[in-house]
Formats: sequence, C-alpha cells, structure tokens
Amino acid sequence: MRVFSTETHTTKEILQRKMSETIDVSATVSTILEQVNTQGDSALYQLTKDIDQVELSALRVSTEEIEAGMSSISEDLLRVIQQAKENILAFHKKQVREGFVSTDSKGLVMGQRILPLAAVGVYVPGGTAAYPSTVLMDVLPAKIAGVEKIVMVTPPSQAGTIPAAILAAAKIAGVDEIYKIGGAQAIAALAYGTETIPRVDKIVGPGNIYVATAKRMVYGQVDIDMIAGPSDVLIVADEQANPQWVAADLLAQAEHDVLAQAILVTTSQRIVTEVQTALSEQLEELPRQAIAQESIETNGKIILVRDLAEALELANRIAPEHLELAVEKPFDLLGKVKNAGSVFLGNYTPEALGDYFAGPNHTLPTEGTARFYSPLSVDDFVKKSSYLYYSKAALSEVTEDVALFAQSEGLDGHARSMTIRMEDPQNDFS
Ligand code: HSO
Ligand code: ZN
Repeated sequence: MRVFSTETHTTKEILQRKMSETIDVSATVSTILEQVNTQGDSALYQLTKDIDQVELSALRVSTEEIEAGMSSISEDLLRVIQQAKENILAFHKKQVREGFVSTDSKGLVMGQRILPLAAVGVYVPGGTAAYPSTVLMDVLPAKIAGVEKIVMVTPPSQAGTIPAAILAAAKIAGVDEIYKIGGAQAIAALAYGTETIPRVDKIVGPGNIYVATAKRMVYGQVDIDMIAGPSDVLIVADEQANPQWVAADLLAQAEHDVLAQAILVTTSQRIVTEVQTALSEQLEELPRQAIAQESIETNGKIILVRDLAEALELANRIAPEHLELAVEKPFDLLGKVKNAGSVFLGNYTPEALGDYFAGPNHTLPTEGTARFYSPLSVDDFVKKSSYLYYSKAALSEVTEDVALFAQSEGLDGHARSMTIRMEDPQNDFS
C-alpha cells in the first residue's frame, strides 16, 4: 500500500486518484433501448440469447422457483436474513415524514402531501456482485414508503436460473415480481414496459457500465437512484487502534472489487508499520486475495497525519462512502464529519455490521459524492404534492395584487382569471 505523510507530501499528491478508464458504451446501449422500446418481450428474449447466451422459456420467475430458492438456503441463513430485515425496517421507519397543512382565519388552506411512488424497479447484478443484502437495502425502504409494486430484475445464469439466496431475500423483503433479465435491456424494460414487464416510476440498484449508462439515458422518463461507483472506505485510526482489526476492515473493502478503494489515515507511525504487516499476513488467507491485493496496491493508501484535526480535514476532502473512526473518543469526532455516506464509530463497529445487518442503508454515495448525496432512504421512494384552498374572502383580499403581478408579466389572461371572480353578480364581497 502506498504511504503518504502530510509532513512530506502536498494535499494534492495525497488526494490524487488514479482515474478508472471508462469505456463509452452509449451507442450499444441506445440501440438496445430502442430495440426493447419498439419490440418489447421479443427483443428481451433475443438480447438475452445474444448477450447472455441463455434461451429463456419465460421471463418471469415462477412461484415454484422462488419457493425452491427459499427451501434451499439454510435455516440459519434464513434466520439471519429475517433479523437483518427487522433491523433495517426499524431504522428506516424513523425516516418516514409527515406532510403538513396550514390554515388561517380567512379560510385559507395550504399543505403538502407525501405520496409513495406507484411502482419501483430494483436491479440486482449477476455473478459475484449479486448480494442478497443489497436486495434488502433497496427493497425495504420502498416498502416502508408504501410503494405498491416492486419489480426485481436480474440476469439469469447460463442454466437460466437465479441464485437461491437472491430469491430468498427478494421473497423476505416482499418483492412482488421477479424477472430474469439483466443489462441495458432490463433497464429498458423497466423504463418503457413490455407485454410482460411493467413500466416503473423509478429504477434503483447497482450494475455494470451498460446498466449505469442505460439508467442515465432513461433518466427523465423514469427516476433513478444515484449511479454507484466502486465502493470505498476511509479509516481514521489513532495510537490505540488495533492494527489487525484495521487491516481486516481495509481488506473487507478491497475484496469487493479491484477498483474498490481502502484508505487509512492515522496519527501513529506504529499503526502505519503494523497495519502493513497485518495486511500482507491477512491477504494470504483471503479467498479473494487476487482482487483484494490489486485493489490495495492500485487504489489503497496509508496517510500519516500530525493530529486528528488533520485526519478529519482530509476525510472531509475525500468524502468517503464509509468512514470508520477507530479512535479513543469517536463521538468527539462525529460532529466534525461533514462529508461521509455512513460513519462507523469506535473499534467495535466494523463496516460489515452496516453492510449486512445493523439497520442503516448500505447503498451509499461513492466517489466523493457524499459531498451532496445521501444514503438510500425512504425519501427516495416518495414524492411530494402540494395543495391550496382559498375562501371567497381570502381571494378578494389578494385579487388586485395578484392581477397586478400578472399584468407586469404581460399575462392578462392570468389577471382576468383573478378579477373575473370579483365581477360575478352572485358574489357579495361587501
Ligand atoms: N460494502 C458494500 C455493500 C456490501 N458489502 C454488500 C457486502 N455486501 C457497499 O456499501
Ligand atoms: Zn461491503
């Protein structure tokens, strides 16, 4: 892992990040979107055959397949997923907002209602990035918001199947319909609707470059969540931190993806040295060693700072997705954190707790976007609608003023729609 020090490196050198090369797939994606938009289901079958080499007999996952998935996972895993669900629900229930209404003595009423989106699509990636925990994190806030229809899409394996744990998590979370379709074609199906797959109002969930590009392209016709980049963690550690635990937490992030980024910011030279040793020891035992090692070597950083104030300054500049405060008094630092998706306080709160189980959402702003984005929440699955009521008396009081404003914009029709009500012989405003 590359080591920096605020004594000898400039902030610019420390913050420099290797830009990941992104390929431009927009031409391919727009062809796929167009195909699905015009040909519906038949395009979905054809694209799945061409791209995934799978000949599907049906797009929708049957009840029997879901039940088989449920019964093929262990009782213990089922129990843990159920408990995670309860914890996530409890946390997200606290996010529910009330609308408001205000009135005055003249009979004026105005308010704002909070309404759930009618239908939401959840994209679940295929392969090793198919996480049942993400199914819970994406679906449960929508459930609490009151979304009536939740549709899940995920690419089938070569055998035309979906992983049992994904099906189980979907069932436990309360997904209404599951379809075997992935890639840009899945996003197109959710955005436009086909004979089989319903059109939704919002699409959430991570995916590869094709999925991300498709989401960007359909945005506006449907809403989307933030576009997830590679996952990252920043650990702030002081002298009392445990180097073995810090190394383990860095590796937990690094094993996600070669592009994942794990950063350690510490006030202690001893921690710098011991974490490095612990990293190489622990890497040896990790089944995903190759991925974790590449991530650590290309994107990992250890930054030695003079004090915790400097550590927090750097953390706020980096705006990490996950921020661990492995320090003696973590709550003293919390108030100084300005930019972080989710904060993990103390030595006994590893990020994995939040990834799977504790309650806060693990769909978080990546790549420094914690400067302006928030964790996925119930707010992402509702919209607001405002309303207004004026009585005769309340209207008469403001008619002239509003008419004046309208005329100043050259919109006489607007002015007239106000004054006409005053001319009505049935009106008695005296
Ligand atoms: N750390 C990931 C979430 C995750 N980890 C899922 C394990 N499974 C992004 O927050
Ligand atoms: Zn994780």
